[in-house]
Amino acid sequence: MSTTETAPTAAGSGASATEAFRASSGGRAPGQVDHERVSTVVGAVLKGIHQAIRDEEVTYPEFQAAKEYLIEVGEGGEWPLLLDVLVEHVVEEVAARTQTCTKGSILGPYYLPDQARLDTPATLPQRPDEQGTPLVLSGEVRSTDGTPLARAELDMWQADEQGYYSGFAPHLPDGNLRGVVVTDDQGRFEISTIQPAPYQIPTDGPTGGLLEAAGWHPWRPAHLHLMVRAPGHRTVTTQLYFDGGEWLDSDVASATKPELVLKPADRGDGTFTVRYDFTLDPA
Ligand code: MBD
Ligand code: FE
Repeated sequence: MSTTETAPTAAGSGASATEAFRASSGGRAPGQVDHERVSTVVGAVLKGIHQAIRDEEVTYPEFQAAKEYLIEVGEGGEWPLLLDVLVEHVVEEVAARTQTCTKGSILGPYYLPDQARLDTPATLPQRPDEQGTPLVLSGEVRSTDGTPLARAELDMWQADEQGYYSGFAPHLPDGNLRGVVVTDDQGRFEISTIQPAPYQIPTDGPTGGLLEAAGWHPWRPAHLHLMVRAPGHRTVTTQLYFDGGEWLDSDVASATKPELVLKPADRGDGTFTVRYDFTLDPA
């Protein structure tokens, strides 16, 4: 990675992720507290922590360091990043138990709602000099019974060729490589974009600091994020990866699945094309 002064800092992207989360419906507190549920889940979490302390004979200095660390995560605005990287994949695994649609994957911290709505065939908004291998993703959105879903929405977001997300890196224009692509009357879509680079968790913040302290690498394989929606159907949140890509077998966020790996082919002019169909469960 280059070390120009425009390189986004963890503080910048982490704080923006906290703002974005608070602005989303995901941040809304439930209206009524289910005391029994809170007791059960929080009790189970604490039981796990208590047992880890016993098993590993955690010391007072380690306990105090943990408190200091957690304070830093909050002050740096990195709770969404830390939790999405280390925990979300198991929440997704549980959600997937009731899904028969296209395989899902984690949402992550960099989704932004209300992006440009684009009829298919669409090109994701990008800078005039956007770097990266051109990629055309096409396919169909269908219900699990095979019915094509007209005017389904593919809400897509991705990093650029340097691994940065618009909205979370000050040098990128708002809405860059983000868009909501609408399928045609036969449920088909075609989206032109560029192949993203692998994503590195910012190494200058507390999440990156923890990974470094543990000796774990900070990388996610290159990926496209998608949320696919259609009336009367359950929305699927997923990610698509690239065959042969670095970090595919050691994603720091544990969010890859073999069914989600694309194998784009050069159509002859340096543009890579690939087909991927999505199926949605009826609501
Ligand atoms: C990402 O780009 C991402 O997709 C996830 C899940 C976590 C951190 C950065
Ligand atoms: Fe991502």
